[in-house]
Amino acid sequence: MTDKVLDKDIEMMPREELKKIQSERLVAQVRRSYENVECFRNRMDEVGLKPSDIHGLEDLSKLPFAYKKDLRDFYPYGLFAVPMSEVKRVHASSGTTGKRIVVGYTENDLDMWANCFARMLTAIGATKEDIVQVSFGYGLFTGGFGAHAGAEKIGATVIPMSSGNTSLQIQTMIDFGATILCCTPSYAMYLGEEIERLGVKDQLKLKAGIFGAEPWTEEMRAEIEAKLGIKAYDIYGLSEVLGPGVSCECECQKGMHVWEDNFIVEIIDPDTGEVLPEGSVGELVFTSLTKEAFPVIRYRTRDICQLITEPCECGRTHIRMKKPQGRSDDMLIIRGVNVFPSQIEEVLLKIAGGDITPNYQIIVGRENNTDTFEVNVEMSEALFADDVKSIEKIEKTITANLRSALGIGAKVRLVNPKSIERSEGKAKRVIDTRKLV
Ligand code: DLL
Repeated sequence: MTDKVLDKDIEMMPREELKKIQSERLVAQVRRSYENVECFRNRMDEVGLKPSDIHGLEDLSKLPFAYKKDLRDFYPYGLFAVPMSEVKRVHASSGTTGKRIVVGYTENDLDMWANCFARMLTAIGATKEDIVQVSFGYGLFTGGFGAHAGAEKIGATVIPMSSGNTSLQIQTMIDFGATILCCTPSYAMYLGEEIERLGVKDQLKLKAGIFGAEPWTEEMRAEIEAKLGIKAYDIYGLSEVLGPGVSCECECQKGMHVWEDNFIVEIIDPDTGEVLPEGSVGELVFTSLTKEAFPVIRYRTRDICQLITEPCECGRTHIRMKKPQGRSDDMLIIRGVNVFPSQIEEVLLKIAGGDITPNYQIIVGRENNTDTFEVNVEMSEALFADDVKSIEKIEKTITANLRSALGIGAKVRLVNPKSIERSEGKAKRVIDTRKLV
């Protein structure tokens, strides 16, 4: 497997050496941020810390956290650590309260980013012979440009499709001979459905897909792999820390390697902020070690996750993270019970027999001071053509399975095929009208 490593000296570096590099870079990054970013300087001053108090990784937990709110408060460029003349690109993503968050990259940042994505492409066996169809959105979203630069870095041919126009996507994939597809898992699923409907799977040359930007389950991975006839790999990232490529699966597909020469990852208790012991489930916190334009120190992602510290069979030494289980802030609390949309998805995908499709929507509301909880699921064309009794039977099965998985009852409704709005980017799975009241 060792030929499938882009930066062998770094990706397979002994952990002690890696930690030494992290320590040195942390000290330098804290100093640079203190000198150039007012918000960080004020926070350090508030707790009586100076850059000279930070000697290495052992001092990490003394540093104050950074939050998504900071990006809004210092909108648009207030957290940049270099003059705008050094910023080569900005990206932005939607904030939870309307105002976008803006991030910036220097020339070196763009190169490091491309490299992170290129490491993944190499790890899954991609070479310059590959033709990479980038169907993540291009624009302020980091997906399109991130994948594009990574593919160019390894010398592959890029098809910069962006998202949308599904029939043209499929035609292009076939005509241009795409071998690797990059998009959100929900869009991959939709493309797979359309490919099935058109009966053109055997015309595809695809062998792998790189999917991320939203949570997806192992069951969904299996469906995508079957529909497209590929191996499906997971990639994680967030605009505030980099974009796609903060962590990536290797060909072992047992967790995503966090590129620790560029990032420090911690798992903390989301309520107390306390760093949790190895192997605990908690909130991911990232520190960027090499980013110049927009460095983040102890950034609270709100993603709930678990790290894997055992060595990976691929030989890479960089720590792995499991699939994020959800977000501490989009976790639904329904009638006092914590519910992650991914749990519901898992139940639905386990309904065998092709009676339902993986398209669903969770609708949470409130009536007479009690939470209402509905799950609309699209049935397959075959079930749609069947009698009412069969439909009711499946509804009952899903209701029972959801109750046993979540501990609360949901009103399950099987809706007509293709009636739930399709997404070309991240799927809108949850409608929570309680927040609007
Ligand atoms: O979604 C960056 C990205 C683009 C990652 C393309 C992968 C592929 P944001 O729009 O800022 O950035 O959203 C970041 O999306 O905090 C997670 O909650 C979620 N997320 C991203 N990747 C995954 C993944 C991009 N593989 C937020 N699994 C993050 C689960 C993911 N959730």
